Amino acid sequence: MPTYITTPIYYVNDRPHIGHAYTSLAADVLARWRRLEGGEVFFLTGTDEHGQKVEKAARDAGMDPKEFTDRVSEHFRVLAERMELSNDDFIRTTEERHKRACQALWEELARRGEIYLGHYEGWYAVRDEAFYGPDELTERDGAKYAPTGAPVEWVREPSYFFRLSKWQGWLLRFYEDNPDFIAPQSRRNEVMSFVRAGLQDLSISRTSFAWGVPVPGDPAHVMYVWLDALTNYITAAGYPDEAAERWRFWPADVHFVGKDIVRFHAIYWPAFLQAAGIAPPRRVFAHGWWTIEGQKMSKSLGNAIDPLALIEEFGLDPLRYFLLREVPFGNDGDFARKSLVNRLNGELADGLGNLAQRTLSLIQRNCGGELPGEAGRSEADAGLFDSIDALVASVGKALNAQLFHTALETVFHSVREANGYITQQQPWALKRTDPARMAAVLRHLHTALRAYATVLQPFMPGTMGRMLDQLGVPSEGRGLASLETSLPAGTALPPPVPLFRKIETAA
Ligand code: ME8
Repeated sequence: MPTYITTPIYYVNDRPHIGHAYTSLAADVLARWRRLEGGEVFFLTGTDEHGQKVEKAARDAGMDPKEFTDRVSEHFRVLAERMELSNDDFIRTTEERHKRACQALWEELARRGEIYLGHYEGWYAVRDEAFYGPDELTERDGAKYAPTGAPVEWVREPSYFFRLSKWQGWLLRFYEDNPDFIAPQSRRNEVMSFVRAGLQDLSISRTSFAWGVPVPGDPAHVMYVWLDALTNYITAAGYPDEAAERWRFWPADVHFVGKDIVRFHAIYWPAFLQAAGIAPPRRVFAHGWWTIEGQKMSKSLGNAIDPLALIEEFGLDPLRYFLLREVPFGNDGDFARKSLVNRLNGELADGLGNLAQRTLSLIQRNCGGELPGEAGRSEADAGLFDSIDALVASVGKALNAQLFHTALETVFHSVREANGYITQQQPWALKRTDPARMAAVLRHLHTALRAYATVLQPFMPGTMGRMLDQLGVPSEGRGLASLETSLPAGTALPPPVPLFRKIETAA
């Protein structure tokens, strides 16, 4: 079955930071895993370029919005490249195909009587591009703020409305019937109680600025930026052309988002789609929030972390590993350099890297660089194989539930097991006393390393590719199914090169 995985499309009001890199990385790992399983995948990321917030950022930069969005969107495209994201497309909401899709969706909603013209009067936060009810606001020094801390302004203008209130009952049934639609569970409860409290019709057009998709037949209005933005997910699948080659990927399997935008994805989006007669997505996973060394990341504190600088300093794969290993996916987490260094040195360099280096150096030195043949398993090998034999199934189970940290814990638990095994079996000492057993132990370790490198490819594609090279695994046979075929005895292995560079720390 084809799989469709998305990231949010990011606002181009500012440069990308570690929070954006995080969501995209999670999506990339799942996309890569599904491909390793042999599945067909469509993985989408991109940029959200309309709305008042972007228009204001362009004005502040003294630039025309088109020129400004071209420039900032490019930073996100470069980030995707440097993160080695395997996205199949990069959508920009200023593209013609997207305007066409938005207008087609609008027309379909209008045709079905889901849109009416009225007046909007209420509180709007430009920073969140969201409307808030008076009961949600707090007041400080005479100014009013949304629960997110964003300042709100009173807006009164003619507006088109979407009949969201009408979909309340349907949404609640939809959540009940699809208990996996919103994850994690805590977010699901939050969304459900919000919907139960009652939904009002949603203002879906603005007249006070022009940077957006014009409403069909009434170009004094531009579409509300969230209607525009959410539509990107079907634009890229070819909408409104349901005969398009990519339409078979819809509905999306997982929309990865941060917890800040779960409402838009879990309430508005399925309601828009259902109202237009389009199948809603299968799942929305809302992950938690990163703080930096204990502080909120913010423009004013100037502490936003540039992922490119971290890649430069630590290397891409240690960063990819750290982000998904450090914090249970769904929870909030704190980014501390010290923890990154500890995990890189301890788990990657000393744990996995050292195991590979010791095993492969012994094969080089004691077996003439040739892979020993498969050997029978003795009782002493049982502990090692317990975790190896179950590895693909247990990592797959965790990843299909987006539990990235659990998947990594499973693999690194087994790596610790294998390090214990090598210490206990002492293959270096067996050379003189029992060379056949030495060969068997090294072969078993090779089997373990090959399994680790194979299942870790989605997390650390470059480094695990090099590890599989060193293990003599042909580049065309690295999918999960390849683990069922054993490598021939005598396969020539190149001299090993350390996989990870340790970071020196002041004692
Ligand atoms: O909301 N920790 O775009 P955006 C974790 N354009 N994740 C973070 C983060 C942090 N501190 N900061 C940002 C938008 N993110 C809309 C989306 S989708 C149809 C439209 C991540 O540029 C997280 O995924 O504000 C969050 O949801 C997203 O960036 C917000 O990106």
